[in-house]
Amino acid sequence: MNAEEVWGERWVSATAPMARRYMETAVRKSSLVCLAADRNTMTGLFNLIDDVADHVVALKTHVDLVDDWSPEAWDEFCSKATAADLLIFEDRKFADIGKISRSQMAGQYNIRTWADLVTAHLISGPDIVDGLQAGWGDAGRQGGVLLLAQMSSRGNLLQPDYTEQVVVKGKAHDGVLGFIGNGSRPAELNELRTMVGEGKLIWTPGVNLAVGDGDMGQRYGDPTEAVVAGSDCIIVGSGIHQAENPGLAAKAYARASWEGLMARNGL
Ligand code: 5BU
Repeated sequence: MNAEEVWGERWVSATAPMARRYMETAVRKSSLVCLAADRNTMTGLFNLIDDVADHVVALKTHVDLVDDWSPEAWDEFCSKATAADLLIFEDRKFADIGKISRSQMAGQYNIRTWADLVTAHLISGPDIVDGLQAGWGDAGRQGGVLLLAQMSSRGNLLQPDYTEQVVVKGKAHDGVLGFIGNGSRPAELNELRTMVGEGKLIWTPGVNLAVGDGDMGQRYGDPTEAVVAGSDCIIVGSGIHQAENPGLAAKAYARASWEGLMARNGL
């Protein structure tokens, strides 16, 4: 099946080049999994690519938690990820005014030169998206912003009226690839999908095959249920990178997410 047959209305409506690149890669790998690559050594990160690349569509990074980070090692890591057909997603959660966000895309980590996707809060207003897009433009590259419409963590302050405003403003912006939704609560995801419609993607952290509470306020929901409820990409961290066999775990999450997409689209 090609991407349009698999994704249906989402493929037709979500026309941003980065959205389509994601959807096509997902079809190639039969997976809707983004691995939260939360390991704090470069060796640990390189090993993850070797273990999971066949079953994962994107790698989500926190560049500032790597103990032995260096520009050279990071370049090599990104080249290896790209060669393995992985999108690179820096979960930076930008939140400042537009011009500072633009500058923060540069700096020591130079996120604009290697990230295909970044996260942002819309707390400072919609100019943040223009700032981030200008950052990619400064490097002669294109990228997509995922706005935090919901979070997975207990007690977060992203209330329904805030979520709605993020969605209204985000839907109107071409630089927005989609939204972060709460993967741990299918009912919340259903509501988010209704607000978002078909034109933008929803990516969801807070997903684990072991449903329940995680460390320090994290909450987990079932991967298949998240996709059925409207998620286009499940973001999985410890469920894969802390598994005894990360490759097998990635395969299991890929299958669970793919079954969700097939069920959602009646395939
Ligand atoms: P976990 O090990 O599957 O719990 O990792 C979850 C990852 O998703 C981790 O990198 C968080 O930074 C990220 N995350 C999240 O857990 N919840 C959120 O609402 C957002 C990001 Br936004």
